Amino acid sequence: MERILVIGCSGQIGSELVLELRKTYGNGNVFATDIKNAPEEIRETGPFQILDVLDYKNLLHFLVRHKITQVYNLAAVLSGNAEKIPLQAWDINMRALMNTLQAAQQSSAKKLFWPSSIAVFGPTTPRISTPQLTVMEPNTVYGISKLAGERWGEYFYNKYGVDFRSVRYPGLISYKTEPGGGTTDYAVEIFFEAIKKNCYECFLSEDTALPMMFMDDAIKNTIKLMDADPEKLSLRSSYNMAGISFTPKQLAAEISKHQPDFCIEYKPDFRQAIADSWPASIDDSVARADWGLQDEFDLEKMSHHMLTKIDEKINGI
Ligand code: AKB
Repeated sequence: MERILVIGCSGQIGSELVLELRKTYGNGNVFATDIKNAPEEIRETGPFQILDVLDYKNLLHFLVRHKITQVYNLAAVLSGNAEKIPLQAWDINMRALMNTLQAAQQSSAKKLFWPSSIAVFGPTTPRISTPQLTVMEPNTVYGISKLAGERWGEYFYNKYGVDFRSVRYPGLISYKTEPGGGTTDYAVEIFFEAIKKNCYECFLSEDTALPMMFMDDAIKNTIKLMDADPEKLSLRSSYNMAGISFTPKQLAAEISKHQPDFCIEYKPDFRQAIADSWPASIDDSVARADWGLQDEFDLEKMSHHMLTKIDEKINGI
């Protein structure tokens, strides 16, 4: 029987992942933790506890006491925020990972999911259809920490048998919990502002293409990777995950199909340089071949879904 710990359950991914895992593994077997309080739905459907992943002794104690077999460690400072507090962000991102890797090695929680990101690529990487194996010279604190993390994950797999699994998430688009401090956040904010004000001021320029994925697809694929036969996994660093690539201008045009008067203004800030260093599109054929990565939401379907759900949430319709 699997007993699963999700670290960072109150964030954009965690708040949806916990509920999905509970459907499959049973409410009582999915332990949600964070350094801050969790959304009501998480607290009410199963175990929730405040836990600081930077506190190694407590983490190890938790894994042993609850006989945890799998860990999803989602704690991270995202790209935009990390540029404001570089050393602190490096410390948090790396210590959070190293603690879970070591705790996995020293307990029965041998299976570990840790999210990497398209941020592992940099300005010298081929920008279109970025291959799985290519030049990787990230120039952001977040990207450097993600690339180092992938290397450490693979190292712990080879050296200590920790069953490390990871994907390089593109920007994730969701309506339940908003992201915080990322470069791809515009693609979530735009929907909330469209519903609230029918207008949006975008912090990236109109032609900045980036890979994105709707949260339902991201969650489904994350769990699929964790359930995959280990024999089928040719990579123990992190798998490319492409999703859909579009620019702010293309996204605004899609929103305008539903809200013809929708207006958008472009005022690029410091996050423009981060976006310019990332791929515009990704090749995820290795993940498709190894463990069956599949996605369902294209730009049209995702936009329709986001507008409908956010309208319901804000206006109660
Ligand atoms: C960010 O923008 O920092 C994240 C990411 C792509 O990893 N959404």
